Amino acid sequence: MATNAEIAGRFEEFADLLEADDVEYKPRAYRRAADNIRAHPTPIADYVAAGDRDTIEDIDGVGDAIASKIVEYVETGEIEELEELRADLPIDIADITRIEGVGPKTAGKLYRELGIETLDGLEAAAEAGEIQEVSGFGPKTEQNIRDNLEFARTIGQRQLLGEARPLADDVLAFLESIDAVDRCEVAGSIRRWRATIGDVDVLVGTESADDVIEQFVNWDSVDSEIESGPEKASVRVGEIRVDLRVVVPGEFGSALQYFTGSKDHNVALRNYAIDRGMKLNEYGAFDVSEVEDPDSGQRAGERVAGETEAGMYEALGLEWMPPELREDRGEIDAAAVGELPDLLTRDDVRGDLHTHTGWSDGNNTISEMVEAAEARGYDYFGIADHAEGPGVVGDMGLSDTQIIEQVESIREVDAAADIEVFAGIEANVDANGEIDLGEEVIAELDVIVASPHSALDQDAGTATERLVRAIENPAIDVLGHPSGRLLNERSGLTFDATALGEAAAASDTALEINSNPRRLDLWGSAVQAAIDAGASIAINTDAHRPSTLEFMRWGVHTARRGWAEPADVINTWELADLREFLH
Ligand code: DGT
Ligand code: CA
Ligand code: CA
Ligand code: ZN
Repeated sequence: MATNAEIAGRFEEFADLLEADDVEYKPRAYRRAADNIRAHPTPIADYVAAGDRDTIEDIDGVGDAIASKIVEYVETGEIEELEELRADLPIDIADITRIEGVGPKTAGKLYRELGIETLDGLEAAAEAGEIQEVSGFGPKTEQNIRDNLEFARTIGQRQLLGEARPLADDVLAFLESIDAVDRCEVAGSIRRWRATIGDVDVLVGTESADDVIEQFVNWDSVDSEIESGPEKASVRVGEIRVDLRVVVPGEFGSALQYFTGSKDHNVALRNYAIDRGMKLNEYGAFDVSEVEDPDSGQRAGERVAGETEAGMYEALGLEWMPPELREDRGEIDAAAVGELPDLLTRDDVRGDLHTHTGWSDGNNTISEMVEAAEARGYDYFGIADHAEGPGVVGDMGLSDTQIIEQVESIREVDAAADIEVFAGIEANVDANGEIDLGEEVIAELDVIVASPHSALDQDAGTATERLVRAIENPAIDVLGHPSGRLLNERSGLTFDATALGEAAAASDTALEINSNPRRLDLWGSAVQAAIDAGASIAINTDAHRPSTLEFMRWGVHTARRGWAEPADVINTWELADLREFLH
C-alpha cells in the first residue's frame, strides 16, 4: 500500500510540473498538502481502505479535490490528471531540479525552448553553449549548471536516514517474529547511523536459511524481489533496497562486524589484525601465527572468535566499539588504549533549544509545543521562531516588536508550565556574519540561535570567517545549522570545522546539530573536529510541530558519530549549568 511519503511525493511532482507549466497558486497548495501528508502520523492509505473520507479531508491543506486524488492514487496507483501532465511535459523534473538554482519554472522553460527532458540532455545543452542563448538566461546560468551537474548526479540516489531507519526497524520486527530466526540485527551504514543510506543491510543468524529467505521475500511490505539465493536476498520496499544476509548462528558476530563496516574501518582493523598474527573476515577471527599460508582458505588457522561481535574485537585486545564510531577516525587506536569516548545516549538529553510555533512558520501554539516537551520528560525547552531577515521567506519572520510580544506570551506559558521555558529566537546570520536584532530585544531573550539562511554559495574561506564572526558575537548562544545544507538538495556552506570549534570554545557559543533528517547539520566528522577544538554542542530538533520533537533521535546518533560525551552537549546539562552558559 502507498505510504504517506509516496503520496506526498506524487503531489510534490504534481506541484513541480504545474509550476513548470506556469500554473499559478495550485503548486503552492499541492506542496502544502504534500508537507502535511508526509508529516501525518498514521498511514493515510488506511483511511482510504476504511472509506473514511472525512478524516482525509481533516488533514491541513487537503480539501475535496486533493482528497479525491489521494483516493485515486491509493486505489489505482495513478492520478489521471498527473499522468496527463506527465505526457504533456515529459521532463524528469525531480532529476533536473536537483541542480541548485534550477527550479521547476526554469525546467519548464528549458523544455519548451530546447526540448530538455533529462539531466543528460541538460548537460549536453550546457556543453554546447545552448543555454546561454535562451532569453532570460546567460553565461552565468550556464556556468552554474555546469558547476552543479556532478553534485546533482550523486544526490537522490541515497535515502535519508530518517526515512530508511523506520523501515529498518520494521524489517527487524518482522524478522524477529520468524521462529527460525535465532538472532538478527541491522548492519551497514544504517547501523552506523549515517545521514544518508545507500541500502538497508540486515543480518540473520539461523539454522534454516531457506525458510528465513522464503519468508523475507514474501513479507507483506515487499514491493518487488530483486534477487534471492541460498545465503542472501534483496528486495525493494518503496524506494528503498533491503539486503538480507543469512549466516549460521556461530558466525553471526563475525558477519555482523564485517557487514557493519565501514569499509575503511574494516580495512584498518584487518591490518591491525595482520600485524598481530591474526586474520579477520566475515567467518571469524583466526590465529594464523602457526599457519604457513594464511590465505590458503577463508577459515585457515585456529578460530578464536566469531559467535559474538564483542568477541571479534576482544580477540584483538580491543574494546567493543559502538557502530557510530566505525569510520576509521581514530577509533581503533583509542580502543587499543581503552580510551573510547563514553558516548551520550537519548536518556541524557534534558531539553531542546530550537523549536518553532505558529508565531513564525510552525504549526502549533507555544502551549502545545511546551506540553509536548513536558510529555517527553524534558526539564527545559526553548522556543526559537524566525526573526525577519535575509533568506527568511515572505513575512513569516518576526520584527523586534513582535519578538517582544512573543516573549511576553512565552513568559505566561512558562509561569504555568512544570518545566523551564526559554524565550528564544532564530536570528539570521547575514553574508558578513552579522545579525539584525535590537539591543532591547537581545536583553529580553534567553536564547539566541543564529543561523545562515542566505548566501550559502560562499567559498570556504569567506564562509569560515563569516561563521566565526557570528560565533564571536557575545549575543549569540548557539550557531544554528552551520552549513545550511539540505541533504539531496543543496550542499550548503563548507568551512573549517576546527576553526569554528576554536572560536566557539573561546566565546562560549554552542554549535548546533540540527536533528532534522533533511539537515543533520553539523555531521559526525565536523562534530568530532569541533569537540576536539574544545567546543560545546547543542542538539536541537528545529521542530515545527510536536511530532518532530522525535527528530532528537537522529541528532543524538549524529552526535555519537562525532564522539560526543554528555558533557560536550549543553542540553544534557542541568538547568543551572545551562542557564549560566546562556547568560
Ligand atoms: P551504503 O549502503 O552505501 O550506505 O554503505 P554501507 O556501509 O552500508 O555499504 P554496503 O551496503 O555496500 O556494504 C555493507 C558493509 O559491508 C560495508 O559497510 C562494509 C562491508 N563491505 C561490503 N563490501 C566490502 C568490501 O569490499 N570490503 C570490505 N572490507 N567490506 C565490505
Ligand atoms: Ca548499506
Ligand atoms: Ca548492501
Ligand atoms: Zn533555520
